[in-house]
Amino acid sequence: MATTTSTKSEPFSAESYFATQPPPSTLDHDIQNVRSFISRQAELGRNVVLVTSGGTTVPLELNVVRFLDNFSAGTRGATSAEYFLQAGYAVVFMHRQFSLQPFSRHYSHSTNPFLDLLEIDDKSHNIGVSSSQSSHLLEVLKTYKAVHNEGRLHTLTFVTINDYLWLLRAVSQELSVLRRRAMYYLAAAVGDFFLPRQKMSQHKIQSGKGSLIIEMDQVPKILKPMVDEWSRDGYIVSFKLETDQDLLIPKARASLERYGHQVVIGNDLNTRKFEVVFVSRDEVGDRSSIKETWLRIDPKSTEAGKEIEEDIIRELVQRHRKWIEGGQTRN
Ligand code: PAZ
Repeated sequence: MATTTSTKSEPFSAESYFATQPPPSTLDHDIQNVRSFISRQAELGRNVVLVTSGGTTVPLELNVVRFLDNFSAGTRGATSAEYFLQAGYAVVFMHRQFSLQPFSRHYSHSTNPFLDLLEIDDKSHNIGVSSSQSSHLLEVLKTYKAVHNEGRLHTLTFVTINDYLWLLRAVSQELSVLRRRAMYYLAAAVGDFFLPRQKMSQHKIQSGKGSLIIEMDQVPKILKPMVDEWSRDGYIVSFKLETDQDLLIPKARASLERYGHQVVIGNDLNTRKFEVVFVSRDEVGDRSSIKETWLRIDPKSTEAGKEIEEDIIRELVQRHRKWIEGGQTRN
């Protein structure tokens, strides 16, 4: 039987995680670029949102042959980023390498392959866009070019859970200079368990000795330091994914109570494209309770191009505006 060596240890806190797990080699370079992007946006008086998107991997070996992954394609994040851009925000789009990205998502190789948009003129051998596709492509292309000319989109990539955690902390700290004008929209599907570097096998885990047992550690709960230390008065929106509908609201409420941020958006794996629930604090006078607000769209409307992210972002932009005007600080 092949096992990875395991010694029972204390669960990782965010502090012990960052003290023991090494940063990705590109972190300093990535963060320099983020810093200059944010300072340009600050000069221009723009609100900035950090959108995280896609799934994280958990490598099982240092020379990685195998890793655990999850289902997320990055649709929520990429789509939301477009609606934030439409609302005038500058966006730091932190996504899993090769997952969907704003604008190019419309021409994903699996659902709408780019080559299928093109036609060849038999006489001239010139390439053109088929007439049925050109008006949509023109619209997407115009917005894409405008956003890039205005310098409002900055993209960063991660692959592993370790890349994600290091980047999230560093980007959040940079963004905190904008205080209430910053929003954090955490839509990435982040693994709950990982294998610390110290417990990883150097080389490919060998087969031939029967089953494989791996004991993983819990990923530290980073929302706590994110709220208390990394993001100052920024507006934090986290997501909670469940597959058991009965757990969705209790888990989302528990997360809001535990971390004290602004909104938890709950979604069920199978209905996430048609309904989500906003769980947030309802302040009336000195009384504060937790309320739930469902956002739903007709599943049939998605065939005509309706996206629930349009409604999610409209709602969040309004709430963020109130947050900025109200000048609230966290408890
Ligand atoms: O990337 P996608 O569109 O396929 O899925 C989006 C999602 C379900 C990952 C996101 O809405 C979400 O709930 N993210 C947080 C997941 C979690 O860590 O609980």
